[in-house]
Amino acid sequence: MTTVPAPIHSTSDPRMGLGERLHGWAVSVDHKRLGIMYIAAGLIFFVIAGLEATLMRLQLIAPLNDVLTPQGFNQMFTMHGTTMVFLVGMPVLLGFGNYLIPLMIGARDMAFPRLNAFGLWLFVFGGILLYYSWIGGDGLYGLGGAPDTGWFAYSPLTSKAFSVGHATDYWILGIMVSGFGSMTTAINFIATILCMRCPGMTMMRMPLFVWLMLTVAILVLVALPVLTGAQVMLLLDRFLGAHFFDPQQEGSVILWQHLFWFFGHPEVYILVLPAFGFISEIIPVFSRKVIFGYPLMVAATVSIAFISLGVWAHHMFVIGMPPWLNSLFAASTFLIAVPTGMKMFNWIGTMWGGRIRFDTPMLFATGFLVMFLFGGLTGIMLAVVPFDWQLSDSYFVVGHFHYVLFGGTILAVFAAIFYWFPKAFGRMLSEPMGQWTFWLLMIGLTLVFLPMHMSGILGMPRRVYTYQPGRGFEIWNLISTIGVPFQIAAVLLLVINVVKSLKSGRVAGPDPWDAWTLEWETASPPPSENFRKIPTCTSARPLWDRKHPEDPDSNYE
Ligand code: HEM
Ligand SMILES: [Cu+2]
Repeated sequence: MTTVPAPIHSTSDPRMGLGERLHGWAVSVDHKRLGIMYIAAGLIFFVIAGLEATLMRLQLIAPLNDVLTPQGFNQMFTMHGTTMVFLVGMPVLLGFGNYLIPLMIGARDMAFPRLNAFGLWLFVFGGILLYYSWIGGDGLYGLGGAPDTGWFAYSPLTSKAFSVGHATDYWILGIMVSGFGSMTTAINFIATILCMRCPGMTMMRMPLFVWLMLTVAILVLVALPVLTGAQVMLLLDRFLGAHFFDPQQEGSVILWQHLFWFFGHPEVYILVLPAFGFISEIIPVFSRKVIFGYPLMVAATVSIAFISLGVWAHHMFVIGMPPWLNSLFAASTFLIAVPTGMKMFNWIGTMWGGRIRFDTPMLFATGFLVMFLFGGLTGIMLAVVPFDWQLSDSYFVVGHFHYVLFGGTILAVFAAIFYWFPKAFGRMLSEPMGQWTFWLLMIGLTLVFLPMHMSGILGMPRRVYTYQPGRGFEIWNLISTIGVPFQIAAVLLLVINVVKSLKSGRVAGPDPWDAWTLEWETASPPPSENFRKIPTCTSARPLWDRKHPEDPDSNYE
């Protein structure tokens, strides 16, 4: 008698009503479903934050424009930045970690599945709380208002005197709640990776993505509680008459900056290390070569994380620190470029002499290399203290971090979507549409963010709602705004691609890319227990060994 395989997603049974299916998702503790929900929620917030950015670009298309009020503009950049960091970057990357880690290490689920579901819903409620500020921000005073103090919420702007109403309280609480979610997820990642690897998978055989997520989880646990602590202090200031950040009562506004950036700089690495992970999985498979220098990649990852804890005050060169402190933080910042450069070198070394296939995931990975290199270089320029004195808080900085965050993290996320979508949904995304998405996005990114370096050098400060004509800013701002429709078109095309492929995409099979890590061994989509039989691991490329017993991976170590 043949056994009928268990249904893959029992709640996707067509006979089920919509309510029943939604209920199935809402109560799920399956890491794959939680991962997909994390990513989906993050992408919805991506669209919202993108709309906020579009409004800002429309306002800045010409001098003395009045699409937004000054106050509205402040709310837009605050909500845009906060959303992109906490409600897009974090959940999408943690979502990929959730989906992939157990599959990659040959486990049936995360170590703590219920905690995992708890983390997801904390994040969702935190996000809703932040956005509820549009309605509840000013309570009975008016029509409500979002926070307007910037994503780093510098004091004394956040004190009661300057932030009347409750918008700032929604910012504090929304981020705090979703932050607790991220911390639980980090604990889960660490426990899963340390305790649940399949037989044979030693630490040095783990896929690099898993190494990077382990490092990210540790960074989350070290950095995020500092932000939470600072936010508690701010709440005490606002509600119980404490004076931590109140300079008129011997409090210190600089203290907030130190606490914020002690979290804030590691945070940017939390947002980029998973992207390094995607790239480190994709480049070898599409170059048909084993990753160049695996142990060095691990060492570079750990040292980046370590050094990133000691560079925070490069965001504070303009507050008037003593010269020796400026020098110290400049030096540590230069230092971090060394392991980062090693990674660049190893990715290129992997491509070197390979049989490269430019399918969409690889296109995005290559785009990542180019854009991230550019963003990293402007970062090093900003770490030169006198250079930063000129350009801090100018559009140059805005250009820098969009190259690393959009050109880096988001391009890598797109690469990951195209690479792992067939695994999660069993169908391929359309290649031609994917290539269009890539080129539209590259054109859009360059048009929007490259000119910002110019307007910044010419002296345009960031976070201004308008500018005077005749200072040379017009042309660069015009070009920037012209790039926006390209990005919108790219995102729309991806949405159409996903919807079409879910219905009628080519069936993928378990291993459409001829890859080597364990997630490609099981069915697409994987059954709820992931693997019918727990796999074993013989090297860093277990599937390679099974496909090529005559030429085992150990030949390449
Ligand atoms: C070689 C690596 C990097 C170096 C040397 C570097 C250096 C710097 C410096 C010195 C600043 C402060 C500029 C100022 O405010 O005056 C800055 C800002 C920033 N960087 Fe980087 N950076 C690097 C990589 C990254 C990465 C990988 C990310 C994120 C994925 C990132 C995200 C940001 C953000 C978000 C800001 C602006 C924060 C703000 O003021 O709102 N950077 N960077
Ligand atoms: Cu930094």
